[in-house]
Amino acid sequence: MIRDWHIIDSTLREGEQFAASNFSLSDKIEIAKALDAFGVEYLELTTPVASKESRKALEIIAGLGLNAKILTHTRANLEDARVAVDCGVYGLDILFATSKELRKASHGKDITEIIEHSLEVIEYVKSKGKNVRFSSEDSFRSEKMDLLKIYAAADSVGVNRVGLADTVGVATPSQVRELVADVRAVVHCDIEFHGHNDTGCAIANAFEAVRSGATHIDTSILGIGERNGITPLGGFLARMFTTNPERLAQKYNLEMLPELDKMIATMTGVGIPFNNYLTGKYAYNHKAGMHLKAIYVNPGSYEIIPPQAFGVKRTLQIGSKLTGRNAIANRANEIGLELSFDSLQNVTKNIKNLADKADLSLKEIDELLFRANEKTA
Ligand code: HCA
Ligand code: CU
Repeated sequence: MIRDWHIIDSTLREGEQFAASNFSLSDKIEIAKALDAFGVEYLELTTPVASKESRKALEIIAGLGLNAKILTHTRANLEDARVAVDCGVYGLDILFATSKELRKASHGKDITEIIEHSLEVIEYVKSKGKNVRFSSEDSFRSEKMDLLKIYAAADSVGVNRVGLADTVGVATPSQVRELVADVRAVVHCDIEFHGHNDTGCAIANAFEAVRSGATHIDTSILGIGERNGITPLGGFLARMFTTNPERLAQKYNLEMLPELDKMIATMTGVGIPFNNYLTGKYAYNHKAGMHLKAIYVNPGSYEIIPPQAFGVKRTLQIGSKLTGRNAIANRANEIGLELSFDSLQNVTKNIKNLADKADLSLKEIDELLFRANEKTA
């Protein structure tokens, strides 16, 4: 059973850590407004102590009166939390490294000290009437007993959410399922999942987290973030769509997805990857004769999600050597020609032969069809 879940979009925090990101203030405002119009429930922004510009962006975006709740991401220390609270945000996502690897490299504190510091910050943020999340960085390389102890302590002082972070993209879906279930058993609060994509599991892990009881999923547009990024908003929604399309279409303005992907692709200059979920140039391209034949009869035969649900269009590549008679007959029909079976068979053969060198354009196919029509007329 999947309970209600929410998106925390971190394009403006994790996404700022992407190599090719350098958003201006007006970019940030545009991103925030677009994500809000899309309907994500939360936006996570870079800590205001990162730079003067970061603070300004946070204050401005928190003051825009968006429906999306504005969160900022800070280290678990009081000075940072004080600044963040002063920026008018809805809440703070605080973070402490708990794995052996990161504890050594990052802060050198033991688990008792981590708990002490974190509770102090959680209690402070709560005393200011703000929403607060506590996350353990590198959760999947942390000792489980340590993690559960920390989460239970955070829960006992009224934290709103605890976050599991697959910081290095090492987790598998079954590990996510197990950890979410174990955390669920020791806390009453909400559970957030943040997953990196180093081994290609970010979407599957986020999906498994939701199925196991997580209530909040971190995403970014196109998945931008540190290294090769995190769970992409579009890919995650593609995954969720297949389980409950009606519910998803109610929650978000799905047809806006191409606009969001294009916006980030343009701002970062990296383009939309050719194999991107839903919005990649070829995500709805059908080529082989057998596929084309079935698509004409029922698009669902080779499309798990109707493209129009996410505002994208299908393309039929009928000029390749893999094309078939059905595809060519369909094109003849479209341009108002009625060719005999034999004639269609011949043009198709001809097209396939010619396309052995390079695909034919629609114009070239149409010319061959008109010629065949003249011959029979
Ligand atoms: C970071 C680490 C983080 C935090 C995730 C979280 C990660 O870049 O600061 O706060 O849940 O992947 O661990 O993005
Ligand atoms: Cu991250």
